[in-house]
Amino acid sequence: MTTLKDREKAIIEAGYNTFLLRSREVYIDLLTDSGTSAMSDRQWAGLMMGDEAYAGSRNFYHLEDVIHKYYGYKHLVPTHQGRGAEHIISQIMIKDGDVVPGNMYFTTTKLHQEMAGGKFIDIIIDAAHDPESLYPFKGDVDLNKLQNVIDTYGAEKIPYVSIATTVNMAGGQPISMKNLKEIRELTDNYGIKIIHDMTRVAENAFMIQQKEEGYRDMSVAEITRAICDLTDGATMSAKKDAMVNIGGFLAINDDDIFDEARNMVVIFEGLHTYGGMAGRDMEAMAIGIVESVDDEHMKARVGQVHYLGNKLHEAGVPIVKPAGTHGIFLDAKKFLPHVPQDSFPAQTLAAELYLDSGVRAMERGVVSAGRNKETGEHNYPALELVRLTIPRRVYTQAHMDVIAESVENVFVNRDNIKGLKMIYEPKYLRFFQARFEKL
Ligand code: P71
Repeated sequence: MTTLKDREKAIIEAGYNTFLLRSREVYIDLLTDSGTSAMSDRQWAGLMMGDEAYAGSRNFYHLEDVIHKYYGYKHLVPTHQGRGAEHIISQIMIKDGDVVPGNMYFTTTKLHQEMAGGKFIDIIIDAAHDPESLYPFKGDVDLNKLQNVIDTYGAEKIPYVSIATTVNMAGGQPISMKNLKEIRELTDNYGIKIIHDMTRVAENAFMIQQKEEGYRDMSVAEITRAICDLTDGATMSAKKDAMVNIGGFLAINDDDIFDEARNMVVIFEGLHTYGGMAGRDMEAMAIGIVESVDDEHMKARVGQVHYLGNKLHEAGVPIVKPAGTHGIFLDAKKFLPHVPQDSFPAQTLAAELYLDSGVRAMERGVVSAGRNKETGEHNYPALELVRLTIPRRVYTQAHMDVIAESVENVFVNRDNIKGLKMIYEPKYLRFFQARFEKL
């Protein structure tokens, strides 16, 4: 624990950016659920079974078997984490002048698509941009928007449709099976592929089981597999669902794309049977994947997130509704209506929450959205959010109570909070290293 005086010093040194705090300055760390979950006894035992042969590690073949069984994809290319896979698939599939439609952008995914010469086009339903909409599948694609992109640019300009399960930037919102089937039908008509960002696919499957008609009797594992079967390939950050500290992969059904990806991975990540991971990392991942699709685990994991969401909702704190799966997202526009978006309300709120209690959250608003590639202006996203992200198997209900109390405390004192000014801005993914001063 820290004192207010410690925290005031720390946040100034961090330039009001929670990414720049040291973890020892943090009491409850809700920056991310990425690589921060607790590994199980079995995963730790798996670490001891690491086969650190340079080539052909037995852990790679175990991982490959698990991915075939639970996700169904034909080929596996291991990478050090999700963005390594995004880099490879973007470079192989996207050409200059292409467009990539997707269910809302993710920071690293979009940047890799742009760096490969593509333009990302958001085709998510309008409800996803509205924190108050109670529609249960705010990760759904608006099929008219997709049709429109196909009509405007032509199918040959669309290397693939980028589909995330769940949609992080919308608040961890799931996509429905019905919608995914419709996207498959439409893309099949034009021979367009679907590349699946499956970073939180098991959480999405759980929401389908709970909320979509006809899936109550299917297991999370079965629904997960059914989702993957509707797509042509996937990028995975195993640091989320699969509960490892580091790791990821690209999975693909097409033989030719696999051939290219396997060739490229040796340039950027490592040999095609480890891709930047140690053998032990691959073993822990293989075990984590199996644990991630366990129904009871998912019930506890998402249940804890919803416990926090209900508390904040009952206290009248503006949050994205309905609650998603990996965290609760505060609606900073409603929380701090007197702070204009170019004074970074979400960045401000994350700093204030840290000052109040040492809880570290993450900005997901105008800072994360970066600048327009052509005009150089800030992108002003409809959603200006602070994410309280819950690592898996780490915190207790009592921690959730402390978090809720602190958010409520900041909410009561919200009128006294002023915005920030950016004093240092990196060129790429600026939210990681940008620095601010109090206005
Ligand atoms: C999260 C992260 C980690 C992160 C990434 C960028 C900015 C801030 C924090 C990573 C994801 C993700 C989705 C849907 C791909 C990645 C990249 N999320 N897709 O939420 O959520 O994976 O971090 O393993 O490279 O805190 P990677």
